Amino acid sequence: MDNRPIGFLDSGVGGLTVVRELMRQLPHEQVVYIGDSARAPYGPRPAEQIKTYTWELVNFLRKQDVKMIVLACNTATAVVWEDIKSQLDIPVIGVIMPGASAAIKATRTGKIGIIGTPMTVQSDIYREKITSLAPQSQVESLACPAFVPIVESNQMNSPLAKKAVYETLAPLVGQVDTLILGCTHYPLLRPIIQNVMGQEVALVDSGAESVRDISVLLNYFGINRDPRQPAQGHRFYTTGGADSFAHIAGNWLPDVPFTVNHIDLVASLDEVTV
Ligand code: I24
Ligand code: DGL
Repeated sequence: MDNRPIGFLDSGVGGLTVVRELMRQLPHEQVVYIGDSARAPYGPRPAEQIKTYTWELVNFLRKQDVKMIVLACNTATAVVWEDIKSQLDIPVIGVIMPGASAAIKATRTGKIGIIGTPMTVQSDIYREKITSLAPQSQVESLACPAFVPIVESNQMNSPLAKKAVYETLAPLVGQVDTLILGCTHYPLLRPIIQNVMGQEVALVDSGAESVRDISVLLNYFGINRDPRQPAQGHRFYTTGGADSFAHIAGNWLPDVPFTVNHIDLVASLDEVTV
């Protein structure tokens, strides 16, 4: 047993789609989350910047004494997961391997699509991981830069969203039997994406798949939280405004106790010895 919290990081609020899954699949675990809303989105940024920012988030979480770190952001995972994993002595989970292996399980034709931010697609990491496990697969990847702004402006159910999804995904329709939602925000567009791709196409939510892997690792290392311990509130930190973060989290997460605090990352890191 290990009653310490699990640390989550994301470029902003999108990682809450992974946290919601955690609360559903592993409700006795405690969450400490850091979202870099002040510098979001990461998707259009250069790799070096994403690397620096993500390491700052990792170092913040280490200071919170977490038992495991989850990179709840596809873009950050694409750029620095291997690096972080190799340098920490606690388990570090990214959202890409779990999505890649779920897609390999789901596909019947071997034709797999992957959609994500410009950086995730440019990194080509999903293709690399998929073909390393299943070399005969054909991977079609597509950047969807319009999707994050649509969700963040609360227009995921609008005619504009339908039009953008229809137009953006056109090159993939009929080409794949499985599509990986390789971005935290895309589960919010899932019904539209399913409609455009066709009901027979399997959609893989990489965040939800990652929580299955978290569960396996907690069991393997024997570090589940003792369910008889009194529940601790979840703690959320944001480099942006605490009120707007709390508003989205309150709407999105199940009705569980949590706190939200603004954090100045650079100031807080002065105290860390890495
Ligand atoms: N969804 C996301 N980001 C936002 C948003 C949203 N505004 C409305 N909705 N804003 O991401 C990003 C910029 N903010 C962040 C907070 O600090 C200030 C700046 C997707 C979130 C996925 C959990 C739509 C919305 C909502 C509630 C729940 C879910 C949701 F308002 F998509
Ligand atoms: N969280 C990011 C991802 O999953 C999407 C938002 C961003 O670009 O920062 O790729």
